[in-house]
This record gives sequence, C-alpha cells and structure tokens, in this order.
Amino acid sequence: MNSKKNPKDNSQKIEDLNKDIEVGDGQKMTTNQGVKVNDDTSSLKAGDRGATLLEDFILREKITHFDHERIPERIVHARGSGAHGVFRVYDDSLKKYTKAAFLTDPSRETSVFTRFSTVAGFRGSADIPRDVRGFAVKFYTEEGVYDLVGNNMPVFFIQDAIKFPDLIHAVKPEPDNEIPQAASAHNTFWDFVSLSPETMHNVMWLMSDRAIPRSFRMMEGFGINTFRLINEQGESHFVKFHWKPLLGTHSVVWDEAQKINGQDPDFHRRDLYDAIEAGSFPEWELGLQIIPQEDEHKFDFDLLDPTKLVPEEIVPVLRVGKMTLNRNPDNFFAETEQAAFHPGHIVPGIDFSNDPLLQGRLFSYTDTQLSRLGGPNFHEIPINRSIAPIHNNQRDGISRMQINRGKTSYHPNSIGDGFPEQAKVSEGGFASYQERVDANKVRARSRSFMDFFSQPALFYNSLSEAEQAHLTDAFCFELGKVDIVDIRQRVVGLISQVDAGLAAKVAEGLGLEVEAPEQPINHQFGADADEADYQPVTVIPKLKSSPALSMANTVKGNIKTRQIAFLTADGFDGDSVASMKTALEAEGAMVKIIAPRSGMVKDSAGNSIKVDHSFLTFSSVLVDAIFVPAGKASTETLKQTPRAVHFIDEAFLHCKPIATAGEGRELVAISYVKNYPKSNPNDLDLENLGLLTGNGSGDNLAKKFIKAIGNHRFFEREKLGKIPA
Ligand code: HDE
Repeated sequence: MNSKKNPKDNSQKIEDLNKDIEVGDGQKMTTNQGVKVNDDTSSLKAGDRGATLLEDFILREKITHFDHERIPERIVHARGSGAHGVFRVYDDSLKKYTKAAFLTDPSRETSVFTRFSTVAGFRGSADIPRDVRGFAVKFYTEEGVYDLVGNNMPVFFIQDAIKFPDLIHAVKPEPDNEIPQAASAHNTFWDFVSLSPETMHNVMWLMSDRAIPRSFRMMEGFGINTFRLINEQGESHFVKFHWKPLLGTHSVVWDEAQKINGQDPDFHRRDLYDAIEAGSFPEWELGLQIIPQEDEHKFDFDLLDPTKLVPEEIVPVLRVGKMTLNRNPDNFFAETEQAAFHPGHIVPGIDFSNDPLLQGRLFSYTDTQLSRLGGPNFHEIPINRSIAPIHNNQRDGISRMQINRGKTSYHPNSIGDGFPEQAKVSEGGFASYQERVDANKVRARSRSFMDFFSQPALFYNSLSEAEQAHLTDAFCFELGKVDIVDIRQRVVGLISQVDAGLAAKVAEGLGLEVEAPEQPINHQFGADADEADYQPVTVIPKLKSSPALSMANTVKGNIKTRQIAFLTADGFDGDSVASMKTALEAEGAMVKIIAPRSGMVKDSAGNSIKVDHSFLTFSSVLVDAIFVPAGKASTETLKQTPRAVHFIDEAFLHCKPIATAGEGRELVAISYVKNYPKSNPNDLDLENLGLLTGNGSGDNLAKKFIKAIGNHRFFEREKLGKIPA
C-alpha cells in the first residue's frame, strides 16, 4: 500500500511545503541549472581515448554535488528513523492547566514528525546495541513548532549539562583506536560511571531490557526534564511528559540482540517502515504527570533533578491524546536526516523548569544545527518549517531560501508601517512564566540532588525476577568487557549501594569481592568543594516498588504486526499452513514462509506457495514466534536441515512461542528442546511455557498459539534452565 495515499493522512500542509519531486513522470534529465542532459554516461574528452576536459560543466557539476553529499552526522543520536503522523487530544480537560491549543482542542489534528534513534553509535551502526533510544516528536502546531525531545528511559545519566561532553566522550568509541562501535561495554564509559554515582539510576535502566527494545513501536517515551504547563491566567503547573505505546512495551533478549545486529542491522528501521507501509500504524498515548506549583517540595527527591522519576503510583499519568504514525518519509536524507529537534522549541502554554540539564540543552540544540545543517536558516528546510507563518527581521545567512521584500528589516520602523508588530499575550504572543528568583550566583549543585541510590533501588525492586536476572547478566557482560580491574571494582562498589544482593551476584560473575565505594565520592564536584558537599544523602523512599516500571506489567494480548515464521519444505500439509495463516492474519500478525530454498514450496497435494525467505537468509531472531506445520515429507526434510533445527533451539532459548502441528512436532523432538527439564521427547506439550502441539485443526491450536504470542515471551523457561543455541 502506498502510504502517501492513505486517506487518514492529513499532513497536507507539510506535503505542500515539501512539493515532491517525483521521478518517473516522463521528465527529461537536467543539470541543476535546468539544462537538458543529452549524455549522462560519458564525460567530455579530447578524442574518445583522450583526456577529460575541464570544460565539461555537466561532469563537474555532478561530481561536485556528489563530493558534498554528506553532512556531519549528529554528535549523539546519529542513527535514527523517522515517520510522519498526527496527534489529537481527547478532550478539552487540560484547559485548566495549559493554553496550548493542540493540547486542549479535540477538533484539531496536529501533524507530527517523529524520529527514533540510538545514542552512541555512528549513523551506519546497527539498530540493537544496548543503548538508550531517542524519541523526538515535532508537532507542527498552528501556533508554531513544538518539539518534545525525549528518550525511552525516564531519567538521564547526569544532573548538570556541563557534564554532557564528558559522558558522551566516555561512551563513544575510544579516541585512540575508535573502538568499540555503538557499545557502552568498554573501559572509558565504565570509568566515567565508576567515578560518577549520579549515573547509577540511568545505568540501571541501561542494563535492563529497556535498552534492547523489540521495536520502536513498542517503546515508551519520556520527556525526562520537568517542564511547566501555563494556563490562560498565567498559572504554572509542573509537568512530566510520557508516551505510552498501545502495543505495549516489549524487548528482545541480549543474545538475540547481538545476533540481530548481524542478521539485520536495520531491524528497527525496517520494522517501523514495514508496519507503516502495511497500514498497521503505530500509536502512542500522550501521558502527562501534572504537579501543582505548590507541591514542588513535597517529594523525597527534587523535581528539578533529571536523574529522578516521579513514580506513577504517586502522580498518575493522565492519558490525554493519541499520536498515530501513518506515513513514511519520501526521502530519508531530506526529512529524517535534516530534521532539527530542540527542547527549546515551545509554544504558548508550555514553559521550562530550572532543571540544570534542561537549561544546558536549551543552548545546545540550536548550536549543533549551525554546523550540522550549515547555518542559521535550518528552519527553512521543509521538514523543519513551521506551518504558522513566519514574520521577523532576521535576514540573510548561508542558504537563505526566503525572499524578504520591502525596505525594512528592523523594529521599530515607520517605513514598513511598523510591521511585523509584536503580538500581545491575548493575541498569542509568548510571555515567559514569571518566576521569582532571589539567589546568589553560584557554581554549585543543590544538596537536594545528592541522593544517588534510592531510585535505582526502587527500579531494581520493581522488576520481575526475569528482568532482574537479565539486568544482572548485563552488568556481568558489560563489566566483563572492561579490562581495568579497578574500574570493575569501583562499579561493583556503587552497585552495592543500590542492592547488596545484586552486587554480590555481579561480583561473583566477575570474580571479585564487593567493596563499598570510597567515601566521600568527590570526583564529581569542583576542586575546592567542601567535604560536607560530597556526602551523599540517603533517602528512604516512600515506595518500595513501582509496578509501572516493570515491562512484565505492560499491555499484553495484542499480536498485531507480530512476525511468525512458518518452517516449511516440500510436502507440507496445505490445510495446516492455510488454517494457521488465516487465524494469525485475522489478528493482524504477519506470516513469513521459510523453506530450504528461495522461490516456491509445494504442499503434499502439489500446490505451490511463495517462499518469503530461505533458511540461509533468515533466522529465528527476526521473528516473534515459530510454527511448524504438519506434513510427513516436509518434516523429514526439515529434520535434515541444520538451520531448521537451530531455529527451534534458538527460538526456545529466547523464550518465544513455538507451535507444531501433526508431524511438525518431530522437528522439536530432535532439537535440544527434548532435553529441557521436565520435558521428554514424547511429551513436548509445555503449554504454560509457550511450547504447543496439536493436529492443527479443530483442537484450538491456533487459539492457544495466538494467546501465547500475545504473551510476548515465556521467561519462566529461563528459571528452569537454558538450552544451547
Ligand atoms: Fe540531547 N542532543 N542532549 N538529550 N537529544 C541532541 O541535537 C544534549 C538529552 C535527545 O532525533 C543533539 O540535533 C545536551 C536528554 C534526542 O534529531 C545535541 C544534553 C534527552 C536527540 C544534544 C542532552 C535528550 C538529541 C545532537 C545534556 C532526553 C535526537 C543532534 C544537557 C530528554 C533528536 C541534535 C533527533 C540530540 C544535546 C541530553 C534527547 C548535541 C547538551 C536528557 C532524542 O544538541
């Protein structure tokens, strides 16, 4: 389906700005000056075997343009994918908090452009490293561009923007040899962490399964920094922004992530693109945690501290509207690459808090575009253009597109009749929230930011047993790649402040003893800071655990867009495949026919169906569940196909649902799964663990399989033991 023709697509205004240049409508090839090109295959030469002539303006123009095709990639979040869509608020109930019309007028549909990204890797790196994901949304509101530039984790590593270059230098490839690509598992990152206890909360999230999402479409988003909502009366409420995916929040497992990065480095990009092309538009609800101004100090953490989250059990998330991504970009470079997000792009009704990380961000994002997009006119690039008209006295600069008419480019003026004139607040003019400030000018961090460990502990306590086990393994893996023992030791010391049991397990995995970190931890304050300033503050949090933080409690049951591999070979049972395919597709799942070779595969009655992938080009890590249909001959072939057997073992190891019909079960019976605790070759029906057998018709196999896929994974398997794959 061509998503551009999607009837739901209302982004006409953006389309108009983009004025497509379509290839293939009978146009003739031209130079950039519009001269028709007669021969694009040979350069101009002094004789057909002679030297190329400098005079060849067609060759020179083409090569010059090519030479400059690349622009600097983003210093962080270089690898990303974007999509267009729409946002609509559910009702006008937010009017008491904000005057932003896109948040209060349910009749408005606001166009959006959303870009998801990894943070550390270069633009050409793979999609599933262990990393934070960016989640940046540009709202083209009628009052101007509003950007909500968030991540898929609710907290950040550092408390003050001045540490950002250090954090990023530490996590990026090491400067002497530019190794490793897109990975935090190396000395410099963990050196920085070990000396910066404030990083521990985000580090816990980074070690959790949140850092290896199943899909961009199955990620939560968080604005992290506290902002303000401002109403018509000029009153302020603090606000935390959330995105809640309607498909639930799901992850892959680490072994799988590493394999996916090799099998399909574009896994997330492809997943987003394919879902939108197929008309399965991803959706998120916008969630707000609204906190009255007078409650600023009522929490056991500081609202301005970006390493803290506000537990949803304390301040509920109001779901106020929905974003639907319904159109893929036409051109990756022009749109996704050139999109310039900025947390400082706000509209009346929204304002900033004094969060010192946010304040620093407000400088950085414009500054970075100056070198990345080549000057101060990046707002004129179609993807960045406001749909609200722009009138001001800013002029000229590199790549200026707008042709300003008239004699005046200053304010006040009389020659231009005083235009453009300033807008009163009642006319929509932006006026900053008037916060009272009475303080000494200091270079300091607030004591109220000095509790580094209670929220990491809250996070750990909130995870399911399986999530905790994965997090423990992740620490062992990452620190196992650190070859300076002192660094490992210091990190284990920090972990011991979060959870003694976790520290003991990580220490065991690394062959270390737990040693408490040196006190006070003074590496992160100025050289003359006072001893007392160093002392971490210990807070006993009101909550012991927050169920909202565990993905085990996410929305389940929806199997829309889930990928299911059918393992086939010639001689499969046609009914078995057809009935399962029909049942799964009716629920919105996507079936992939896998066979020993590409082309067509025949059922036992001689009918052919198209093979989507051969075992050579596909692997279990690229799907959510496996089905082996009935069929004597096909099963015999599959049993002789090592990669088919490996499919079963690997999918089982990664806790994915596996269903077999009829003879298909014999493939499982020769895999390692037969040795799995409590199973035996004759009894492979481990329904509670997502391993299902049936004859494929009339025995509810499809129904059970759909339920199992809706469960996402069966992590209980890991508790009983793992199998090799
Ligand atoms: Fe960013 N960040 N950031 N960041 N950030 C950038 O801007 C920066 C932070 C986030 O898809 C850069 O255009 C500083 C937090 C996303 O294009 C740069 C600090 C959060 C994206 C920059 C932070 C983010 C960026 C690089 C600490 C979550 C990608 C390219 C004070 C709330 C947007 C660019 C896209 C991109 C600076 C911290 C999210 C250099 C200085 C916290 C999603 O300006």
